[in-house]
Amino acid sequence: MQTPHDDTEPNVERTRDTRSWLALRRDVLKGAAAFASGTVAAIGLPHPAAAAQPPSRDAAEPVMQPEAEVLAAQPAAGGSATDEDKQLDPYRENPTGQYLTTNQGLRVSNTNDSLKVGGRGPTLLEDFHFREKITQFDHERIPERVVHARGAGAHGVFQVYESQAPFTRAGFLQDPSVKTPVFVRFSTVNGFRGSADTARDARGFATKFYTQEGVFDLVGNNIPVFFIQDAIKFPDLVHSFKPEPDREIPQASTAHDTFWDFASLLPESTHMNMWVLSDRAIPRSFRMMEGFGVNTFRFVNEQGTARFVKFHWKPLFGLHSLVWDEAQKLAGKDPDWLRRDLWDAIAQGTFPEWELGVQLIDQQDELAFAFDVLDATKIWPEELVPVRRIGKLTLNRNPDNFFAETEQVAFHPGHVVPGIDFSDDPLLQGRLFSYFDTQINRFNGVNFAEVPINRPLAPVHNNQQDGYMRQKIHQGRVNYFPNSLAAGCPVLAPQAAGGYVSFPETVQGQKVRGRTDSFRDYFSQATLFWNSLSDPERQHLVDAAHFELGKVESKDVRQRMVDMFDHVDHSFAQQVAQGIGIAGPSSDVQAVAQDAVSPPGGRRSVDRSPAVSMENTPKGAVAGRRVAILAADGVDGGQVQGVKAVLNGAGVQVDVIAKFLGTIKGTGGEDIPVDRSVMTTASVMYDAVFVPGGKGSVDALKAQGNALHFINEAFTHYKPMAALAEGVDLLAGSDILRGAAAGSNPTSQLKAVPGIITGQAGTDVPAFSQQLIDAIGQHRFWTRKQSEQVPA
Ligand code: HDE
Repeated sequence: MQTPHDDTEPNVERTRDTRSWLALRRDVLKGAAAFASGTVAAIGLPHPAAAAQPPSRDAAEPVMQPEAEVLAAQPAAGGSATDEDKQLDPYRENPTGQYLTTNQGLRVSNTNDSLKVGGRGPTLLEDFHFREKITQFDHERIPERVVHARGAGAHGVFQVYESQAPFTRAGFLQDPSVKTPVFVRFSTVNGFRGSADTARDARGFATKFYTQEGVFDLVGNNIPVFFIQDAIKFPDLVHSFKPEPDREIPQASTAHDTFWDFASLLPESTHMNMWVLSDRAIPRSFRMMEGFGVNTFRFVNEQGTARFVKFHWKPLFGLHSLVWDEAQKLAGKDPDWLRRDLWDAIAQGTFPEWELGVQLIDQQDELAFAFDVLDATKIWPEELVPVRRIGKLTLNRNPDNFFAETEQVAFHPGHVVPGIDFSDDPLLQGRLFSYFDTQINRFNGVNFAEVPINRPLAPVHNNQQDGYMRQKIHQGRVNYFPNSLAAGCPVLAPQAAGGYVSFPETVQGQKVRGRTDSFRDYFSQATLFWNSLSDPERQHLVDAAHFELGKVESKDVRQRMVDMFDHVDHSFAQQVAQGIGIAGPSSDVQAVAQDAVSPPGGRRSVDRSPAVSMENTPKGAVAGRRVAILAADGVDGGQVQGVKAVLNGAGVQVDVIAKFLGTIKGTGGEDIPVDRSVMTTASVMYDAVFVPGGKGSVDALKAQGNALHFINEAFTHYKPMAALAEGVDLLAGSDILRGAAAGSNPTSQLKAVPGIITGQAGTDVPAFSQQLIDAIGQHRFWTRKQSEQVPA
């Protein structure tokens, strides 16, 4: 036993020591159990039936002497801070080796029993420890975000590849050796904080850069456009997609009358609706989505030259999605799917990465394009305005505490640094008001910037003061500017000293509530998007429309949406109509878009943008993917170990799945550990499946309905599947060959199916495993025709 050390800061060296953590943790658990069971006896409470004897405070619960040696070995939950990530150190709380205390620092001797008159009560109002503990608990929640309530966050670093001085004076974009700490929060938009991750929705992608010049927030989404052009419509939009106000149904879904009623009356939302119906809205992983700043900002360089800029994040783990059936099933089987994926990837060292891209348009080209650069319902097609990749973001550390970091992080597009400025985009202008206001509501006051996760690295000095939970203690008499009594301090910073000076844009015009014709081209880019998709992507989009509109009760709303889609593409509208009980576009499709105009002629434009099709994005990354091995007693252990070793070597996580947890026997009688029982998992939680040989194992699996279901389901979700020796029989015996030409040999039929890899006994396991890795890198095999016929 050692007495706790009294230093207020935890000893970092000791707390990070994880050498024998598992063994020590077992000791701690054993000790805790013994301690808990010893408590009642130690307190010596009389049996209720016996005469009540007030327990003496001296004889109360024994004080556990924290065993510093044991407790110090517990690792910090979020992993080690990186070099760039020291700014949170002063705020980290680690109780290792410390006594339990009240918020006033009073050591607590018993936190299991309230202070009572006798062992059976009543409880005394005097019990300050009980009241403090319960009151704190009662107030644990802050209001969840009105949108983007459900999120997951991570720390990381950003580094620019080369100086961007010709375009912006932003300090963090000048020097490739500078590592800027960042915190990123991903989110869904619609659902409540406890909703499922895989809902069809846009995803938030908000990045806080802690630069030396102050905080820069890039608050973006994974879809490059937005539903509306002007912030004043945001409350209407959000009310329409949230659960309906009388019944609060449905959760985290736009598949209901009010959203599509709104959309059918708002032609400007059509382009974004196409993206939300596409596979982009059901990402496989936060690591596998693009990010977009959406709004148009300005880059301003040292000479004062400004350019319009749009920001992009390009994922280095590829751009991949789920299929809709899979997304729905995951919502039940693992509602934390995306959150878990991000956490696990970082915990296992597969750090998610993106490149920051910028599109730049010179000021003088403001009117050169067929789209209005200020209209957030438009992309700047990459084929017209190339994306320059200027730096890399790496997420390398999980948070220590969800609430303190991911929940309390407060973003605001108005957090900018010199060299980054705003455009007049009316959606952005409204956002610049809304985010500050919303933080005041969430934090019950204005001091949210003092919460550790929101604190800038750059020093903060001003005369703003007081308010709820003020942390700073201002010294002196002076809290105003100008002053002479404090020698004018804090003094103003001229631009040369890093002072922020707004771009001196010339603005002139009449005060109007309205929009120009350049904001009335509602459909040309929705058509561009449709034209740019591959056939499978188009089919998924039509299927999604059938699902979403199929849940709409009002036939008028369904008809109006078909009419709206007719402005995008006639055949698309007809395909949608067919699935939702509508005959086709009506005779007056113009009615849904009375004020629409075509884009102006003679400006720069394209008919197709291959860059928007996920099909055309780089493939091949497999690190962090998950593969299921289906097995039972009698499995070929050599194949299991061989395939596993090669996959693990490529960073792929492999789980052996069997009927029960524990171990199964290999053909040689060896014990093979089972990672997951079939009860706790499902094919939707894996990117690919492998069935090893071994007659005993395959015979057992053939008799297990859930093993066959696993195979059928992975197949129908277009996933890579591999089998060796007798394992091939399991695939052949499932439903995946339904519809294949009768009579021919099942093994050769399987070989003809895209994404299925088979091998006989004696196959070269490393080469076979490499084929599987290549298939995982392709993600899904959309051309697999039989999928529709498989019952899963
Ligand atoms: Fe937001 N948005 N938004 N938004 N938004 C919020 O701020 C708002 C818009 C985005 O992980 C809120 O702190 C208005 C576009 C993200 O904490 C709120 C308008 C884009 C996040 C708000 C928009 C976004 C938010 C709610 C229309 C993509 C989550 C809680 C003018 C570029 C940030 C909060 C996080 C959050 C207002 C439109 C992205 C209410 C008024 C366009 C990623 O202030």
